Amino acid sequence: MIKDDIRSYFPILNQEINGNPLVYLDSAATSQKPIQVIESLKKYYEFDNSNVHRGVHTLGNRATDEYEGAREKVRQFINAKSTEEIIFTRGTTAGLNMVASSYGRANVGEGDEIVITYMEHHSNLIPWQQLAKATNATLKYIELEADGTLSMDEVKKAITSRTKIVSVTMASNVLGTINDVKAIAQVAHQNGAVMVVDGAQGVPHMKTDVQDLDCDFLAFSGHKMCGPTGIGVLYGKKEHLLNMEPVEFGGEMINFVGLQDSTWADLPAKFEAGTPVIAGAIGLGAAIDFLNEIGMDNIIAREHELSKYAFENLSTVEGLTIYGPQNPEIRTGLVTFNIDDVHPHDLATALDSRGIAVRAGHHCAQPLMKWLNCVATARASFYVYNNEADIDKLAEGVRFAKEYFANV
Ligand code: 7TS
Repeated sequence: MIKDDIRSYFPILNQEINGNPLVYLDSAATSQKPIQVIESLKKYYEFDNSNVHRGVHTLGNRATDEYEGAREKVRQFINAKSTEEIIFTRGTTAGLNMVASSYGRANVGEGDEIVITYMEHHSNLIPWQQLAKATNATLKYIELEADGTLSMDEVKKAITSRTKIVSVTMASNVLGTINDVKAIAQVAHQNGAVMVVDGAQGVPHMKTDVQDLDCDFLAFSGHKMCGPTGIGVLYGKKEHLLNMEPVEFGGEMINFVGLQDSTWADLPAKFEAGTPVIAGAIGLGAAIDFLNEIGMDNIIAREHELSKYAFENLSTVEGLTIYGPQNPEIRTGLVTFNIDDVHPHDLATALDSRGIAVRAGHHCAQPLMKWLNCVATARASFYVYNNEADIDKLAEGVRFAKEYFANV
């Protein structure tokens, strides 16, 4: 049973930064880790550390059971049909690159189209751009509405019978916009294309059901959902994964190796060459247990409350613009903003002097920055451990920075 005081599970929050209690508002970059996840890593290294899928010894069996147990937790968490469809990766970036290199190279050719949006993170843009260049395909962008949302009219305009791959983020790491990836998947399928979903900013925040979404691939990162760094997941429909070539070759992904040719292991091992991130997967399993105890529906509901509070509070600061849809109900828990006459890097430095961690920059979304007509922004992003007091401190900090830079 999770205590109401969720913050108490996060030891890192219990410290001062520059003489002030830490206010961590950078969870869209990476989330903090609860004690349950830290303890799971400690237990693994102290008692169970061993390689997986190899030995007959007890430690090897324990490590394998825990690693494969984590895969089953992931399967349930996103409601995949089978653990064969769950591939452990290094993170979202690695998963999207795998789809582009393996599925993309085999199925996209000259004159075909790949469709993405202007709100994609570089990780869901560059792999497709490079695939398009290598295959002489066309990379097309779905236009955004003025408020930073996607309209189904524009989606239908962009996806045609030439489209082979549609890849869209579940939620924008800059605008907070939550996209209707289920409806987009339907349009993709009607046109004979596959639907790839970048789940980096979606899966940590809301209930995700891959069968309901009917997406063909979904990539996400453990570190943004209370899990360790270095572990992520690529979900793929079995029918695709069975027909795809591995991207990396080496130990553990083979069936038979001859001098001139080899055959591949069954799913999911075919896509997991080498010693996997065993501790990371086990830690991700512990993170999933933690999130399930809180309840994914409670997490997004709380983020809507915090976003609403942040909108109300920050909009009283003169000269402050919040980007993206102005309705907190259709966003995840983050606010990206600028204030007149203060560079976001200066703002972030001023906030840091008060113990407040926000991100400033282009957020790995340069085409979106261009669309917003700015070079950089500040971003405060919330997760399960944030509360209204954090947002009060953010607003006070922004006011302080505005006055400070007006007088220098
Ligand atoms: N896709 C989206 C939408 C993201 O926000 C990120 C990371 C990624 C993909 C890449 O994830 P990774 O775990 O493979 O690195 N976004 C951010 C961010 O907004 N600030 O730092 C990282």
